[in-house]
Amino acid sequence: MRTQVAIIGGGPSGLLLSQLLHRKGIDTVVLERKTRDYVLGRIRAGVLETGFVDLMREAGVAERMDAECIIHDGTVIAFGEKQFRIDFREATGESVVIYGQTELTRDLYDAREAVGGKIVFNVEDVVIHGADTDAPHLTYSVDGAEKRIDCEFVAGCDGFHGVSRQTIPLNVRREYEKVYPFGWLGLLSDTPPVHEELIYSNSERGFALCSQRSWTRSRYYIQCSLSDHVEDWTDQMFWNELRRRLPQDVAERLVTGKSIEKSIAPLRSFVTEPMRWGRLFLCGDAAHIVPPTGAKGLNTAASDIHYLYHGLLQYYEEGDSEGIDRYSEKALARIWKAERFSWSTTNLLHRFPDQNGFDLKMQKADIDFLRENREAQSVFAQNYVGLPF
Ligand code: RFL
Ligand code: PHB
Repeated sequence: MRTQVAIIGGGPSGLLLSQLLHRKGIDTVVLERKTRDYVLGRIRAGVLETGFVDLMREAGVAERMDAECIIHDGTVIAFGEKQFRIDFREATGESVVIYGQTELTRDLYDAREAVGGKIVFNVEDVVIHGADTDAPHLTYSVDGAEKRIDCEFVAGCDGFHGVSRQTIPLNVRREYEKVYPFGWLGLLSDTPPVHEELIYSNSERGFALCSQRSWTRSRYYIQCSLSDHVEDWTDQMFWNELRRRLPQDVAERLVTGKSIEKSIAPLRSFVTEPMRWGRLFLCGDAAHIVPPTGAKGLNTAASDIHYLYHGLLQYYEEGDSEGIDRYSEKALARIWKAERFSWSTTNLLHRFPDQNGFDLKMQKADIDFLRENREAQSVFAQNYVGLPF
């Protein structure tokens, strides 16, 4: 098989790139390790920056999102019983969009399939060959049969545990990492959200987040220990713990119900540099991870796809390689700022096992400053709605 851009990974990054390039007549093949249903079963992001929404529109896949999404103009931060709101719209003129990663991935799969886009599921043993030459190729197997794709470029969109990043030699690659001493236990339920906007809560029992997918579907998270097992958390235990971590008036309004999904995610900050090696380009979680506190994971993937898409267009339409040559530099400049915001909101809102009295006073002073200072709120809002691409 031959294609122009071989894409490893059929998550949101890979599918969005494939759909954008298809609209410009550039041929792609997507290789996905799992099945479509498995990918759609992963409950992840829920908050989109307008930059992401614009890319979905450019890809021609925003119809359902535009009809069903919820616009949020601000968010609530709680510290113990004290609550305040940061008004994104007033501070930046922009909002964020609530639309689940599951839904937008489904829209992307539907769009690719509607035009006969090539997606190969259940691939195993993907190996990238000759990424540092002008003629790379991939080998992989499906149902035990060996396959090969020749291509002009490879997009590594295969997430944190993929093979693309590992293909870049160790003497070229530098990795930066911070692992946090806790995880997030998430619960999805068909219950009305406790509040019309998100509530990020720093309580003495640890962090909690009230999020949502629609007017009837809620997503809640609580900070948990890394040694916790999801099977040990009954729904009732989850709801009881969540209530204890919310201001009283919020806890009293909480509507509970049976969970649809529960899972634990560890928290990590991670960046690999460079994001390009020869004709291989890393995008999204394959290159960087943020702790979810700032809702930046999927949104940083979107800026990578923006830079790579425009770089490839410039190459194919104008014969100019400036965009792809500067891909890593442009993508990383924005990513490090999102890393900083995600790291700082994580530090601001969680209780750390080794936190002493002084550390807690610093955290409280930071939150007080944010509550009282409009410029500080504006800085938070600019980061939350997303820095320009
Ligand atoms: P994905 O989604 O991990 O997709 C990668 C795909 O590659 C496949 N794959 C392979 N395929 C072929 N060969 C191989 N060797 C392969 N290895 C892997 C995988 O099966 C998979 O289908 O990466 P992508 O596309 O870069 O998308 C990234 C996002 O999924 C991620 O950043 C976000 O979900 C992060 N995130 C959030 N981001 C936000 O912007 N806003 C949020 O509100 C938000 N909330 C979250 C989150 C992530 C969370 N977890 C569980 C980590 C909340 C949580 C709890
Ligand atoms: C979510 O709804 O899953 C979500 C929202 C905001 C975050 C992280 C996750 O910061």
